[in-house]
Amino acid sequence: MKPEILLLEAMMPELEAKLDAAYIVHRPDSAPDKAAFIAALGPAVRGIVTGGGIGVSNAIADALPKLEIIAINGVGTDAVDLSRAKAHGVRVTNTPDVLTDDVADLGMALMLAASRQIPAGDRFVRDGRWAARESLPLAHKVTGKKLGILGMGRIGRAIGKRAEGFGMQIAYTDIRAFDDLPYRHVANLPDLARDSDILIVAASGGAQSRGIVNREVMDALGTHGILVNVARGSVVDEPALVAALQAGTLGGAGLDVFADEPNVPRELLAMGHVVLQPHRASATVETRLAMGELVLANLAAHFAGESLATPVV
Ligand code: 8YV
Repeated sequence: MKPEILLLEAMMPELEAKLDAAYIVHRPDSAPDKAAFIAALGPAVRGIVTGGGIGVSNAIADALPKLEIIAINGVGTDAVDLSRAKAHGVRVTNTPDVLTDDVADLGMALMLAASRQIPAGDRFVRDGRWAARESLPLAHKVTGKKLGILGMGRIGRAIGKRAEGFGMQIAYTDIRAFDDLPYRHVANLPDLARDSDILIVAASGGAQSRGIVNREVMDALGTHGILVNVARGSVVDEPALVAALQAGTLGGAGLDVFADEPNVPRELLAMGHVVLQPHRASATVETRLAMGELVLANLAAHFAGESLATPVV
């Protein structure tokens, strides 16, 4: 008998085909009443596959008394209650490393897009304003600027490597300094922001980082400062961000993640100095395939009683 699993977020068709070959896959997205659909499955379900952003609510976990494993198709574990999983003997896996380069690449892309105002330039050409000999305000240089990185895990480090190529002056904050890094450690986030032209958020989400990019940090980054977030919306105080961008006390932003996805504050949609992405940092064919293969490997190992490829719990 194939194990039964619940697929909470769609994967690439070739990966879903592999899931279907090995498991009985239940897809609540196609059900009119998701909660009722999951409740009806009850003890049949032994595994969940989900995304890093959506995770698994405790209501869903509570409805599945025979749940054995949650395989996250992402690196972030903040949307899964790890203590609950531990207490219930539920294994949790994620997909580290394989998405590091893509997330760092998008961080750089958002920094460049916001600083060089690439979306505004694109609109300017498309709207015929270039042809009409209108002028577009000058943008801001990136090479040589001061970059602050919040969170020096795998992704923060990959951003640092790329920023070296842009001749940037790199500093970071994390809970501790890392001796193996050539960058300046700044213990305090507002101090880092004060001394940065661009601040890239690469810290994990969760209780420890909730709202730490607050008004004080944005004020410190200042009127010409740019905030880039490729981590989690929860790390940034979003109402404070909207207010700072509206008031012009913060220069601009490049955002891939938001507090209540897929809902983006209406005010941001109207702002020309903000570049928006729909939580897409790992969304390349190559990386989503590698992530999916890791999800499949973790599930296969679990159901074969072998050790997991990338366990979290
Ligand atoms: C993905 C993510 O978009 O890795 C994460 O934690 O949030 C992203 O890579 C997501 O997991 C896919 O849904």
